[in-house]
Amino acid sequence: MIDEGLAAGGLNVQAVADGAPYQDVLPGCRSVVVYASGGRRLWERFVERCKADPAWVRERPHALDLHVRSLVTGRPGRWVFCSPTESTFVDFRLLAHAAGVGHASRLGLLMHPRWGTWMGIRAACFTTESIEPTGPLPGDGPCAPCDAPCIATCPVGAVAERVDIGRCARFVDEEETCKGGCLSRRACPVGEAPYDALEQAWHTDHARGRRLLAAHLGVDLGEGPPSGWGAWAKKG
Ligand code: B12
Ligand code: SF4
Ligand code: SF4
Repeated sequence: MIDEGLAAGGLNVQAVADGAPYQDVLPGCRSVVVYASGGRRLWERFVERCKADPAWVRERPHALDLHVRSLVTGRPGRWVFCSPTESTFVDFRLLAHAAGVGHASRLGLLMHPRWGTWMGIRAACFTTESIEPTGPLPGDGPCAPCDAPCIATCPVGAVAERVDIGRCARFVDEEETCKGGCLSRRACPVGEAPYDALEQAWHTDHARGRRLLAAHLGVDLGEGPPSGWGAWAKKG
């Protein structure tokens, strides 16, 4: 079932969910193949691409999402991307959980057995083909026996049995403390390849991440987007 080409590109977590709940996405849907990136590979391939062709960082809004789209181009099925530019909304944590990509965690993120929460869900392929579902995973996952440093680490007590996303979002908005990434996610012992500062910045604040990536690659951004990422995205 594993698409080795996509795995080599960084979509290295692949799993299948029953398609029955997704008739609104694809009438007659029988299976959904979920693609996620665990660890660093997708990001490293993306940075290599930006290095080879700086237009990727200079001119393309949501360039990592475009990169993912380009990886699957030409493959059959109805593709939906986990991206702000996608017009079809899918609750990807629920879908990936059903497919057995990982366990639910106290952080509210899906936790892969190997990559922990350092896993981005990137896309799903909805198909009328019948493929044996691979999930959900058995057992409670790593949170049950853990003494939860994620709870103690959050400076505003937003992590408990579930995350208080409103409290978290207000704090992230108003204070500098978590602008470089979620401290509780960093404190979690599960996962073997946490993002570095650059990848974290990209996933936390696209405009800042883009500036840092350009600086890292020595790319001159010129004047950049006219007024905010949104306006720039519409141009693209
Ligand atoms: C909107 C959004 C946000 C909003 C939060 C809004 C919210 N209410 O949660 C903001 C901008 C704050 C945000 C922040 C982050 N997000 Co976000 N976000 C999304 C997005 C686009 C939609 C989520 C959503 O609204 N779902 C629908 C509503 C109805 O769901 P809900 O009410 O929250 O929850 C329902 C179910 O989902 C379920 N449920 C709730 N929590 C969980 C957890 C699990 C594991 C499961 C199985 C089910 C489940 O219960 C609810 C009732 O049914 C998804 C991508 C996507 N399309 O799914 C990414 C997504 C969930 N985010 C992701 C990430 C990584 C983050 C950040 C870490 C980003 C960062 N800054 O580094 C933070 C972490 C915040 C946190 N601790 O949870 C990843 C999670 C990957 C993973 N391993 O699980 C996703 C899947 C994007 C991706 N490309 O992978 N996010
Ligand atoms: S620190 Fe422990 S309780 Fe918190 S998310 Fe990680 S495994 Fe779960
Ligand atoms: S981003 Fe900061 S405030 Fe939000 S859950 Fe993580 S540590 Fe807590």
